[in-house]
Amino acid sequence: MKTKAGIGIAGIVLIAAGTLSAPLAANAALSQCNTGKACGWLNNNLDALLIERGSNTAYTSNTLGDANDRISSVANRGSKDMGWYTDINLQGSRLCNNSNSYYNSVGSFNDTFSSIIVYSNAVTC
Ligand SMILES: [Ca+2]
Repeated sequence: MKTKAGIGIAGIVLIAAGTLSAPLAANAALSQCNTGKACGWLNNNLDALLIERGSNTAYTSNTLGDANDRISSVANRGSKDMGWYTDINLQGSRLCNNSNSYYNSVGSFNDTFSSIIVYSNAVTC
């Protein structure tokens, strides 16, 4: 009885660990974006990295250079929330991207982002 119970507990621990790591393991491309950075990719599913910005502190980029109107998926690997704007100078519509989260598709925002902000906190989104 004791041995059987012990195996049962070990099995539960393994299942819990697998569940926690699944979101990251499901998308290997997320590793292209360094910890602390906000990243945008040319294609859906974090494919073909275009830009990597920010560093866990408040930051604004009023233009996105070559990435302008080309981003299709995004990740925020920083500790602060951030926003993706459809126009330059933080104008237009915003996709709010929580800290440590990503979008495999930005939906109707596809190929629209032109500026970004990294907020000074993780409670804006
Ligand atoms: Ca735009």
